[in-house]
Amino acid sequence: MTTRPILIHPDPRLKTVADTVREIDDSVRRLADDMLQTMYEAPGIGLAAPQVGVLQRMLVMDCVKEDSAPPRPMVLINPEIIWSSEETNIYEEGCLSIPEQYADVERPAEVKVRWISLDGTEEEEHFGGLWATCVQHEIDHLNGRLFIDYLKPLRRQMITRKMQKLKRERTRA
Ligand code: GNR
Ligand code: NI
Repeated sequence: MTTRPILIHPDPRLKTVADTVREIDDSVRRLADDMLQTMYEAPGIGLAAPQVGVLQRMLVMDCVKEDSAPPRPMVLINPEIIWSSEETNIYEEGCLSIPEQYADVERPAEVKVRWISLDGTEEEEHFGGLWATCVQHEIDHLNGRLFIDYLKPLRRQMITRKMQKLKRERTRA
């Protein structure tokens, strides 16, 4: 298992609609392992394949908050939201591709999601709370959408400029 570098916004790959995973082969299994390790090491509660430069519809997440509770690493391939609640929630979101920037985002409070697991079986689960927010944030990544796309243009532009500066500084260092 290895970690992979996380792309920082702005990057055209973070704005691209990712492709459906056609076959679960060794490269997909290796990617899942690497994404989980990259997410835990960051640390983050979710990670989508485009964030590591792979334009495939796959995400990992683990939103277990209590340190005492066992971890719950999840791998979702070709996930689809099949139901969203009318009720919404506001969470302060962050993104590993937009480091140290946080903003309130309103989303459906609960969602039902269908996906293919690593062993190729179809699964379905109802998510609420932080899990619901996270899975929607990750599926947005698969559709080339970032949480800052929900913000007012001026705020979004300010964050984008900060990230451009951060990237310039990183490439000089
Ligand atoms: O680690 C993460 N935390 C987070 C907090 C609130 C809402 C969404 C997230 S996802 C984020 C990791 C990430 O960027 N996933 O794409
Ligand atoms: Ni993100």
